[in-house]
Amino acid sequence: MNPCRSFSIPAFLKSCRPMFWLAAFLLLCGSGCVSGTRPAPQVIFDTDISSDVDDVGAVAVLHALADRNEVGILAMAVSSGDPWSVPCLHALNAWFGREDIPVGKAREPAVTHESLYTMKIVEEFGGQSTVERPSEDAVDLYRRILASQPDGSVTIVTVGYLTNLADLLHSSADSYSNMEGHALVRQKVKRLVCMGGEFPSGREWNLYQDAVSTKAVVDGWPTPIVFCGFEIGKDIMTGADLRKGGKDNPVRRSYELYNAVQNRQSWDQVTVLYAVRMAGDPDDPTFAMQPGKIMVSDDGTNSWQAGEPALQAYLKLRIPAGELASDIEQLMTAR
Ligand SMILES: [Ca+2]
Repeated sequence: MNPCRSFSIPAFLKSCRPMFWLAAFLLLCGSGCVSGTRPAPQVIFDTDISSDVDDVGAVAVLHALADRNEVGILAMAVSSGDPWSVPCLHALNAWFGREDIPVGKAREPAVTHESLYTMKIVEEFGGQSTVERPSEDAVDLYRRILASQPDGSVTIVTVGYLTNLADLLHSSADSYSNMEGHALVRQKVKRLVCMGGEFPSGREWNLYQDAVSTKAVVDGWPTPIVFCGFEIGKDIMTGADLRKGGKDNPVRRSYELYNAVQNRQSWDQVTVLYAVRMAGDPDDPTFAMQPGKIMVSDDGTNSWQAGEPALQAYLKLRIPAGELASDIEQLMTAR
């Protein structure tokens, strides 16, 4: 039915609600974007690098975007309890020429799965210094970095479990900041971009592996959150082009160990790409946003309540998945 056919002011306002909340969401996000003058987002990247290989692809995309001065990488955090996850991330960062990026480790007990590649990448690319490098507590690292940054400036991109972010929210004042975690996040974070959930409803890995932390974050996070759901990345197939590159590439080697360098879904890469290139752009032709609020049950199942409050939104892809796959594959194979 055409809502404009029988026009009345209340009906008109009702029909405009999605547009109103979308506008409110963009205002809250702060567009930070005037065509051609978009400042590079300053990012903390939080990953469960271990059980799937798209995290490695996302690391490659993030470094490629940093090489193009499109993003600043402030820090990384690991939500996986795999003891090889942190050194694997150090090895990857070193290979991309950014060995000084601080990497934080999740507090125990953390969600742990066996990995097909993390230990091998450390053995083949990390060296002893990577293995022996002391690891910083992820919450301490978040607090240290956030306290040092301008207000409302930090983008957090999470492509794993929400363990560290829940611990950050619950953290106490310390030598870095006299603010508790919730207040520190509210003051320093611009937006959280989260690979998690399936929309409008579903049950997705990142959210149900640590559902207690998920609920704490989605119900208590004080800044805008944009969800890049399972349905976005599942049709974006990338990775096979790594075969064309050298064998001394740990990204290629990770895919080799994981799936013999076949294409794989790109849930984490597309989340990074959105956070760096599209987030906050009201004219973004690639994604539409559905404002509302995620609802998460105790078993990690999620659903969506459209409309107010306009602090959260999930993404809808506006273009064919193949177009994004091409962009992501180029970034993943840039070295
Ligand atoms: Ca992941």
